[in-house]
Amino acid sequence: MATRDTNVKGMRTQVGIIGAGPSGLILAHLLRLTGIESVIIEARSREHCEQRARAGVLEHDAAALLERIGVGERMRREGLVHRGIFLRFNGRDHRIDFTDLTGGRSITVYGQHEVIKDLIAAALDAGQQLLFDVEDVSVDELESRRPRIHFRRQSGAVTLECDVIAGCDGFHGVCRPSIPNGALQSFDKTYPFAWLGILAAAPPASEELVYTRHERGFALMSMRSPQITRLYLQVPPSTSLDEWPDDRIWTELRTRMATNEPWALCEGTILQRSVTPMRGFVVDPMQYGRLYLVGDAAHIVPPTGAKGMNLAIADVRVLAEALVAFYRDGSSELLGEYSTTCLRRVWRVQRFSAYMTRMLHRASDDPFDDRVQLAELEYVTSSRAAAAALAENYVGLPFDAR
Ligand code: FAS
Ligand code: PHB
Repeated sequence: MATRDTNVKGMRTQVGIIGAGPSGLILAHLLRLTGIESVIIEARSREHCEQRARAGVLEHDAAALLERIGVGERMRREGLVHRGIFLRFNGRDHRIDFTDLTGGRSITVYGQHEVIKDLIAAALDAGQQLLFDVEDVSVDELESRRPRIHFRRQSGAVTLECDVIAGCDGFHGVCRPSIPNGALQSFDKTYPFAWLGILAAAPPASEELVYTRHERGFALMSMRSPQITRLYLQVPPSTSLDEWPDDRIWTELRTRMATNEPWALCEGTILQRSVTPMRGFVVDPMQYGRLYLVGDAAHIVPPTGAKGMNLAIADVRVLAEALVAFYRDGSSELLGEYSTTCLRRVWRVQRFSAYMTRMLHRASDDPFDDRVQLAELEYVTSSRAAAAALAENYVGLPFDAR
């Protein structure tokens, strides 16, 4: 393909995908199944992508999708199917029974980095063009019928000409900022706290997730396997990991998660630790010309509802279906509706994530707020209707919910 600069290697594909996170890898997989060619370019190494501990919960339909498209075998073998969660407050546990309240739907606890490993293995087995460690990525010609991705590899500069570009490059990627000012409206809410997350070599002290509301702040016990516990603490937004040596982390977790019943947190070596800011963010529309923003490139949810990765998967389904119609039927109608279709679910998930965050975190010293928060928890753990509303959102609204 002719390029402006004879030193630049020219490539051509149907769908250029920037980012090898859940969004990019699942999109490429769905396109491969329908014979649509794509190239994935990723800034980090394969090892980094496969080791990055992030989300841990797959919604009912998200787990079913991974299984349906042929990357769910290890998830089904090693993942943990959970049929409920515990809400812990005033030293007592209250179980939300998903299966009873949603007619049998559940979640699967399976680390995002495990999903990434399975997707990368499937991509490479299928001969997917998946380029790691690329640099200096930029996009242009977004309003033309031949949008382009420019990047650099060890072999030199490359220009990839596409029909469509999928911006799967996360919140800090290059795609959203490449859209001209004024073309997008952004909605942004920053919470006055963050999550300190750890991965510990310790058996989970409960069989299901425990979300804890405590006067000192929120705590969450999740897991990755019968040997690995994932734990989170609400901390001030400017927290540095240096302020939190191991013994302070464990002491705070024990304090916040203490119950009136016999229960003790299992402690162990901390394998990974990070601080994640809490925010809600959405751009509207999620597309510009032939560029489509997917997952965290378009929205961020506070992780209290365990929705980030699941929402990315929901976007991917919509875009993949629209691209199949574009290539099979020559129809751009679904592509034109991509953003509207995705944003219906995005805002419902923002609502639920904000609800879970408001109900469980300490956001003020106002005793009135405290009492309202406790009333919310007492209501959702005593009213079947309220518990069913939480359950249907937590396990995931059906992908085609209107
Ligand atoms: P991702 O951010 O996963 O992937 C984007 C990819 O694009 C990355 O691999 C990145 O390296 C690459 N990229 C970026 N810029 C690029 C460029 N210029 N060129 C090429 N590649 C580029 N969600 C939950 O549900 N529960 C959680 O507990 C949770 N914890 C999280 C902790 C952290 C620290 C973060 C950042 C997010 C967390 N999330 C959590 C949300 C997370 O799971 C996201 O929702 C999910 O990764 C979204 O997937 P993607 O849209 O693929 O974006
Ligand atoms: C996790 O296991 O990492 C996890 C679980 C539930 C959440 C957030 C993160 O709400």
